[in-house]
Amino acid sequence: MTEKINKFMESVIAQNPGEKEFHQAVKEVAEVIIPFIEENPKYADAKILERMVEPERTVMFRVPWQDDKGEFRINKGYRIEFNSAIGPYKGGLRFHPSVTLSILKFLGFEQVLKNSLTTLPMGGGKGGSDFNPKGKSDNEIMRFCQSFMSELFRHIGPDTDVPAGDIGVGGREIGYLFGQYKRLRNEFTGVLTGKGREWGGSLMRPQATGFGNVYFSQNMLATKNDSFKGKTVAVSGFGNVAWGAVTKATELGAKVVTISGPDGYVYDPDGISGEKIDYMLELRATNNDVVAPYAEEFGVEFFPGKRPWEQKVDIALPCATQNELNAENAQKLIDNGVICVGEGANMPCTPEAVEIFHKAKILYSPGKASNAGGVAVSGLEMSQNSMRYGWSSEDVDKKLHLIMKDIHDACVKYGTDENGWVDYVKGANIAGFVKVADAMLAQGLV
Ligand code: NDP
Ligand code: 2IT
Repeated sequence: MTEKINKFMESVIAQNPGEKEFHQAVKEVAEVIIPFIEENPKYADAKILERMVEPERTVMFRVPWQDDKGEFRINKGYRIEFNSAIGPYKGGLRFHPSVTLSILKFLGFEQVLKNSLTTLPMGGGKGGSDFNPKGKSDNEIMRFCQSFMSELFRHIGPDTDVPAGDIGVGGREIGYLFGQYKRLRNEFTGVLTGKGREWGGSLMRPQATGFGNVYFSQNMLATKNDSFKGKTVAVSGFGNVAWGAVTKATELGAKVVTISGPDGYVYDPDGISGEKIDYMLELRATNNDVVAPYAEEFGVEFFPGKRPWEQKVDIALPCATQNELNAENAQKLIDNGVICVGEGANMPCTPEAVEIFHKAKILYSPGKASNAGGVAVSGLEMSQNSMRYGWSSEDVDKKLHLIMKDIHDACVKYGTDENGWVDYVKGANIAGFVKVADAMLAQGLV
């Protein structure tokens, strides 16, 4: 089996040279899916996995814009339309200087399986730019978004491809992108999700990823008759996903003691709650990418250049970015008695870290399962747009709860071993794969 996986990976690497993050994401899936398709040869015969690792379409374009000084700037723009077997391409846009084709291909590939898990009819895609929002004025952000959409608009549409936010793209950016799309097409449609409530957005979309991550962890903990109540939690990041996770974990009676940024992490022994959670939003809105001001504001300790995983906690929720939790961090968490790790970010744990969690048999969920609440509520936003109607927060939250439970159940169904331990990586990958693969088989040579 190892030989088959190695051979498959050699070919993926040869065809996508240098794309490290993409190779990493594919390998994690191949390790689970190749043994599975051995037992289900219809997928192997039709080369479904080989087809799935090749995006249906990749668009790369120039994004010229002018800064406030009148200087001309040029960035790269991308949209990867990865797989449309079960619905229109769907996935976020990331604006961050670290964005490359490899990063977006890893995210797009993950998105295909994630969207399949949500139970909603959405294919997978991802896009973005190497544009750095840090320190940019509001006007610069607007001009950049308008230029980005001036090319992207011809490739997307409410029944074709529906982008949303990701790192560096929140409500403000979706507004500017939507405005430009509307001008160019003379159409008011649900072409983007994460819109403002007054112009077609869904209630609960801002909270959805972080809340969904906590709901998923709640489901994992429930398998051990446990809950968030009274637990100490480490969260990384201080963006949209981290904010949602801190809010919900606190509401459920846990104490969140860390948040982090690229500059380091803060340790708040009293827990991040109330006005401190609101302050997270202020901090993010400054566009300065630093978390240190939280420590000054509330008189707590700041650990420059460090990650929060060295603290003793019961639950860890990595919500910042890929590969932010390595083997050393994982070992430290285990030594300190962590019982549950729920990924809010996409691929935040390195493969070596995951191996350590698996060996220790703790509750560990991959992002494609536990952060699917964000895109799930995006799917609900698409439904509301199609109906020209808006559900209440309670309605959306109830649906989100159900979806996260369904995803958990699917992971348990496909990931439980003979001793009753649940491998959520295996469960999520097989459950996500089967739906897409069957659709591809049904649709012929696609
Ligand atoms: P935000 O832009 O709101 O916040 C991202 C956070 O991560 C910031 O604190 C950011 O600081 C930090 N970060 C990003 N890249 C790096 C890096 N290379 N090194 C250190 N810190 C970094 O993004 P989101 O909260 O939306 O996204 C966070 C994660 O959740 C991402 O992995 C994203 O793909 C994932 N996700 C998001 C969903 C959503 O609905 N928004 C849905 C599902 C998953 P900085 O600005 O400096 O990068
Ligand atoms: O990674 C993700 O799932 C997202 N950034 C959300 C995508 C979406 O379409 O809402």
